[in-house]
Amino acid sequence: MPRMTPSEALVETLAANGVTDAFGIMGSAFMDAMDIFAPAGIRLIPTVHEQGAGHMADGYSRVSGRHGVCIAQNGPGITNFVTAIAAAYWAHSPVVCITPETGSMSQGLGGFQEAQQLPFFETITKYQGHVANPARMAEITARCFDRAMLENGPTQLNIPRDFFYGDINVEIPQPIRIERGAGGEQSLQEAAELLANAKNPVIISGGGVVMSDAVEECKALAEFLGAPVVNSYLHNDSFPASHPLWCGPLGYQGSKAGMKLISRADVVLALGTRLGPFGTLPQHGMDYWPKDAKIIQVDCDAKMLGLVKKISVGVCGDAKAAAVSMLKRLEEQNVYCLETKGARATEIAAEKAAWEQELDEWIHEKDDYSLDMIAEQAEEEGNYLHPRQVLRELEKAMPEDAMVSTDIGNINSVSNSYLRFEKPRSFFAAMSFGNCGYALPTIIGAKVAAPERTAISYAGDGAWGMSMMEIMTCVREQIPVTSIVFHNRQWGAEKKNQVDFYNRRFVAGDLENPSFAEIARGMGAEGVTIDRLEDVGPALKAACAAQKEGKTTVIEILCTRELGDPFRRDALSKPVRHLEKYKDFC
Ligand SMILES: Cc1ncc(C[n+]2csc(CCOP(=O)(O)OP(=O)(O)O)c2C)c(N)n1
Ligand SMILES: [Mg+2]
Repeated sequence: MPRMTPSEALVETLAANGVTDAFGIMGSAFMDAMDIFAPAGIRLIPTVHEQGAGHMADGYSRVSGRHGVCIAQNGPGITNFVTAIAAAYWAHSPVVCITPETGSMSQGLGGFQEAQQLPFFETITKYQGHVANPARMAEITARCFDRAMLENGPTQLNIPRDFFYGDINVEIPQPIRIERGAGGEQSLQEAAELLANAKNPVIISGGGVVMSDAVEECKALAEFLGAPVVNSYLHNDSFPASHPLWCGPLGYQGSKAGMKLISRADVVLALGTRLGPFGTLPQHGMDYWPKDAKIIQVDCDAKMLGLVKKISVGVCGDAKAAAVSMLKRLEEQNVYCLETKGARATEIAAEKAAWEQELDEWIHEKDDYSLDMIAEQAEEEGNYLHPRQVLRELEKAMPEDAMVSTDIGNINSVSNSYLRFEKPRSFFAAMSFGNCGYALPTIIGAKVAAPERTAISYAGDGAWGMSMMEIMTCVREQIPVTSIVFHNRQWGAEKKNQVDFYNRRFVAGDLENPSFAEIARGMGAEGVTIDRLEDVGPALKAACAAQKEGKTTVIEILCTRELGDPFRRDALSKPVRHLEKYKDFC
């Protein structure tokens, strides 16, 4: 067995797993390994903050399907990773988070930058590898890489900092990649029979379809059945938007056409989706989930089957292989719904046309608060645009190969109705973890993995404030992106709750901001302020074109304070006050 140092064993194992890029902030803890990253073909991209590095690793893995890697200094560098790793966990991203730890000889003595680093990540990783002896560096590192792929999620590689040094004899393990099958014979057969006897089958195409590169197979199955296809929440890139069977996303600010069509389903095929609880809540005043329909759920994680929604058949398998197997079985039997293909196609086209028309005519929000804000702002100096109109303009000007990341906020949520994609691995929303500050660093990571594609991030002004310093990373490292900032001078999404539940008692909701375009210029990027609707599309197109010249642009769009529907009404209650002094706060 070759003789090497643990640092060499770590770096050689990264290389054996195809690592070419890592994100992080340098530190003495891992300097010995970092010193040989470049000769091993690994670029360490220095970020402004470790949270940014974690999100970049997430975006990198989501667009490429390869591991995202982040690394930082023990203690504070590692605690800064926590939010990003939690986000990657709920995005099912194979991120390997390398966490050098305080030295094994001083752990527990209260020295410098000491922390118990494993408990922080215990519930937000799929596997935690701790290098308990330097001789096991390659083995544990390799396992972290294998498990991240096997379980579709982040893993932690924890290394006491003194264990980078010494001499070991070790063989670098080859990556273990497990092929997934279609699922059990019996469950696949039952699923095919349910579909064959369905009158009105509807397919939900989920994140698993994106991850297993199953769009073509999902399309073939949908076309055979003539079934409408809806995207699961925030997986708008799981079916091509130009396809006649595409009906848009379910869930918050999703497609009314898709929701109406699924409400009439007698059999739903949930392909590659865990049917997350937030993604099927009532929307647009519609409780659309078909409670009496038979549900077939396909997921590669058996623990997700039937977890949230009652199901009739659960298939534990790969979305692609399962789609192929079900289609093959359907081709061999009588399929009831084929007779009504024409009529159902007409129904799909009619629902889609009605929704598009509604979106075209939905220029601004019409609730009392929004109307008051629009009237108030008309009296103010300056011009403010209706968010929905802005989102429609952005949609029209979007380049076809675009990758778009979205943040958490009211306008970002409304954008769900307007973000359509032709190919998978194009949409990177801040999934179920829902943290503000996600979009910019995530799209930077995506751009590193796919430099030939156009990279666009959306964020509200509040979320932008949390993350905008990573524009410095774009400029320093020449990673050109285009960032849209919806500048409505408020933490709008949460203010909406104060409108709905707290009688417009606004606490800590207003933001008096500087010019974000000016800040962008100060960081060395281009900065544009838009306050006319006709300038929105041309500004996006120009900024996207400028990416080819290596330029990063921040487009700040001045928006009214109107607010779309809230995230969720189900999670709040009207206030109750028993104490006399708070009696007016009801
Ligand atoms: C890290 C984090 N902090 C707080 C929240 C709660 N939160 C959700 S949306 C939101 C407001 C977002 O405001 P902004 O980015 O300006 O977008 P807008 O809603 O105004 O469109 C807040 C504070 C969160 N989701 N994540
Ligand atoms: Mg805002």
